[in-house]
Amino acid sequence: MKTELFAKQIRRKSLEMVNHANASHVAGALSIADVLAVLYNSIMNIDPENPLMEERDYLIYSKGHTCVALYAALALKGFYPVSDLDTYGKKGSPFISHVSSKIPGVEFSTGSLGHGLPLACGLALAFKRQKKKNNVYCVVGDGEMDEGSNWEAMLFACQNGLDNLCLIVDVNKLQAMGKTVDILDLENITAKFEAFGWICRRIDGHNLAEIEKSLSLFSTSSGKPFAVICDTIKGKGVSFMEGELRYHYAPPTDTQLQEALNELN
Ligand SMILES: Cc1ncc(C[n+]2csc(CCOP(=O)(O)OP(=O)(O)O)c2C)c(N)n1
Repeated sequence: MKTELFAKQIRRKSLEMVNHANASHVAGALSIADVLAVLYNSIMNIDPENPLMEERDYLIYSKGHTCVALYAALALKGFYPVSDLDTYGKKGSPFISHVSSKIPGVEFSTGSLGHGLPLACGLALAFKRQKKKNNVYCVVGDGEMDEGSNWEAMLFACQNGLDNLCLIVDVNKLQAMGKTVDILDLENITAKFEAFGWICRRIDGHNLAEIEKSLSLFSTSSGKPFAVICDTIKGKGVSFMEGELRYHYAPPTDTQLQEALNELN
């Protein structure tokens, strides 16, 4: 599937799941859909037929509240049937409303913010020590960067020369209760990463070519961890959701779902 269509399908499935389950967090799923599409289509070494392949790349998806985007990406990639997504949020389903490692292709359960990057650092260090070639990718939200554990992990990654670690920050500028700039301003985030000893690129997180280009610059011989700061729009792709804080929590109604799917058609 072409990456553009893949990203669109991630958005469509995410909206459907959240509507059917009357769940939350769709807007942050829409902001990261393009990054996930590029990661799974052209960057990561993975095999849907063999999710535990030893030499695979790992994705630690730390913004676990936006699980629908990850569940959709894995289904569309062939880790399990797309129809499994219909059970999302239903009693007895493994597709619970924060990322669950019971799902094929998921490496780590997430949802308690600030845990993904420290875990990714541990994995990257272990792979280095074992002289293994696996790369570790980690996705965090900009609101999630309020967690002090991330900054400790950033120091740790630099000290240990974790050049097999690539962090992607989804800077959609909104978190649960307001604007990131008003709650804990992250700017200048690129300068902060560089001051912590990282190689850092800042890109348009909805430009598929730019995402692919920046992720392919991630080199495992640089001696430094790599960060891609993605400027994104919360709710991207659905005009009435774009930049609207209420869709951090509010699911689309049935009418809004139809409107959104039409727009994404
Ligand atoms: C440790 C922890 N504290 C609080 C929450 C509740 N929570 C869920 S999402 C969220 C906001 C996250 O903002 P951001 O990282 O910007 O996510 P996005 O905008 O991409 O959805 C909060 C505070 C949580 N899941 N974990």
